[in-house]
Amino acid sequence: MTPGLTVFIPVYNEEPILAQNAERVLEHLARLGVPHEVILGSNGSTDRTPEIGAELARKHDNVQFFHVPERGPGRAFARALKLARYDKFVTLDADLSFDMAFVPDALASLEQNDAVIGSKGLGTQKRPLFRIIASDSFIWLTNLLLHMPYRDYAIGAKGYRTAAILPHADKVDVHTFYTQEMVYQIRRAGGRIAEIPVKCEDRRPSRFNLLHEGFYRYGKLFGLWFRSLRD
Ligand SMILES: Nc1nc2c(ncn2[C@@H]2O[C@H](COP(=O)(O)OP(=O)(O)OP(=O)(O)O)[C@@H](O)[C@H]2O)c(=O)[nH]1
Ligand SMILES: [Mg+2]
Repeated sequence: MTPGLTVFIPVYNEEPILAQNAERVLEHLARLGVPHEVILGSNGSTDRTPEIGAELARKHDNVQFFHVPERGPGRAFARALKLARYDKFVTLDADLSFDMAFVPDALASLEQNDAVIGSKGLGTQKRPLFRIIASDSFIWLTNLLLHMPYRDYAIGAKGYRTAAILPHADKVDVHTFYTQEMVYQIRRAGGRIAEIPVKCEDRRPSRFNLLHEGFYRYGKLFGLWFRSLRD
């Protein structure tokens, strides 16, 4: 694959911030001095996100945009992976709640590693306490069941070598459980995974229904645990 950086941002009803934040990301990437592109993948958006995304793609040669009707960021992740032009694939959230320093840090780490986990636990986080506690309990159980040592499985602020995860694109969870699956599969294949601190400031209400998320992710985790017992 061509050396360079694909940044993937899943977007759901991001009309108020999408254009401005996409431009901010592009400006930041231009300063890194590596070939790059941004893929914006919307599912289920019911506001003007699809129009704004399409307009950004028209305006910039290095922006790809797609919209699919059904919700689920995992669906968008899989599709973006197949569209990616470059050998390094980094994920961000549309609200840019992560410090952009993560991008060059991830890029450097991916020279040696198959995946890099941007970790709020190792860095700093300004998020509502109940969300920190909910994430931490889930991370603790994930690590106990899957024998993994990491401290962050959120979808944003993760980096991968595109070639390491492309074979899994059609098998990943269509909703929010795909980071755990990717990390688990890379480890199982003997891949190298690094974890680096990330700064996160996220006070915006989540796009997800957190109660539904809770049940969903625990269900998926037990499913992966059962499968892991046979691996
Ligand atoms: N493509 C797509 N993107 C989505 C969907 N739901 C949310 N997103 C995007 O996923 C990103 C993360 O959404 P947030 O609401 O910030 O998630 P969060 O609850 O802060 O996430 P964590 O705290 O990391 O679990 C944002 O860029 C959203 O626009 C979806 O169904 N499809
Ligand atoms: Mg968020």
